[in-house]
Amino acid sequence: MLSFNNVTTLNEFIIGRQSEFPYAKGELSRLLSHIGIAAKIVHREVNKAGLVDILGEAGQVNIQGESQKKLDVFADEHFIGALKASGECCGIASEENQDIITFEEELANDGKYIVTMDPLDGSSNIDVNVSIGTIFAIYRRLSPVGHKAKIDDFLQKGTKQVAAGYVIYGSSTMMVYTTGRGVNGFTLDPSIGEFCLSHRDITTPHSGTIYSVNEGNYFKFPEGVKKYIKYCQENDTETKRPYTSRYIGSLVADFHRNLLKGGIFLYPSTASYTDGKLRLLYECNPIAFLAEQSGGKATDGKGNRILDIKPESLHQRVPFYVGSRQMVNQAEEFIKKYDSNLD
Ligand code: P6P
Repeated sequence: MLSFNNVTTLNEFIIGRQSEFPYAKGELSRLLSHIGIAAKIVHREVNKAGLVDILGEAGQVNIQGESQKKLDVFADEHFIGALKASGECCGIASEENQDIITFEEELANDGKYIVTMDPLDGSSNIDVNVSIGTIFAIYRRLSPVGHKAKIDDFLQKGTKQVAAGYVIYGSSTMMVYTTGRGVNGFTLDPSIGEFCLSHRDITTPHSGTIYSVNEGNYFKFPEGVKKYIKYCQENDTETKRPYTSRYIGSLVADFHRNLLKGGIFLYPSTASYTDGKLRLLYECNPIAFLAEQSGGKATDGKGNRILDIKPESLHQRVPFYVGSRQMVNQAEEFIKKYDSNLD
């Protein structure tokens, strides 16, 4: 492993691991490095958001019908710019854009990869200084190199992800990613402007005592989910219940905590979101890839592995149960027992 002064930077790590990809010629490494550059730019704006006119509404509404924050638009523009500049990405599906983003430039259309991303997830937390995040996934294109990306490039199962990760803009800024050989975390050292390896080979606990769900939706949940939540709240010293309820309302922050400490995150179907709220392409698939690579599990609550779901549309939503394997299995048992009609 390359390092300097016992510090391994993101780029050193990427290059060091490149040898694990026999056919790689550095394209994926270059793409990941450019994502790191965009993350540093967004970090800079997020960290001074209270001081400059970057908070508040952008006066636009995105495809989700959600009002766009100025930082949403800023992050979207900078990640698109960085991915295009890498010359390795021929197209992007972004939470902030209705259709896929393709490029006129020949260099970009020679790119072998496409990226799905939520450039700034957790927007409702931006103006109140709560952790937010960027989520990304990288796939090999299916369409011929040298042409514009096509919609089918983006409607691949999560099992086809070449890499996936997130950036969490919190008490520190971290980038956590996988290329299918484990999960590693890098903490940004602003004094040198580098992401430095801080969490090597992250393994999530097999079980835990944290459950993360928006209990404000309780009465809209399927019966099995209600029963599981009550199970989490019952007293049982042997299984350390009641568990601890932790919910920030920012997927990256909630997942990151549970990844390190053990726990389960649930966004079930509700009366308002009959297919769940979270999007398959750029929220659930990348997080599911990370969960499985660290020893956890991710399903739709009905026994379907998130990564096996064939996407039908860019912004498709899916119920999401992710985290410690034993806890996801237990939640599914409750759903199976009380919600047989969900099949
Ligand atoms: P709710 C943020 O808007 C987000 O997409 C995820 O980051 C988060 O987990 C979820 O929505 C929160 O949704 O309905 O609980 O506010």
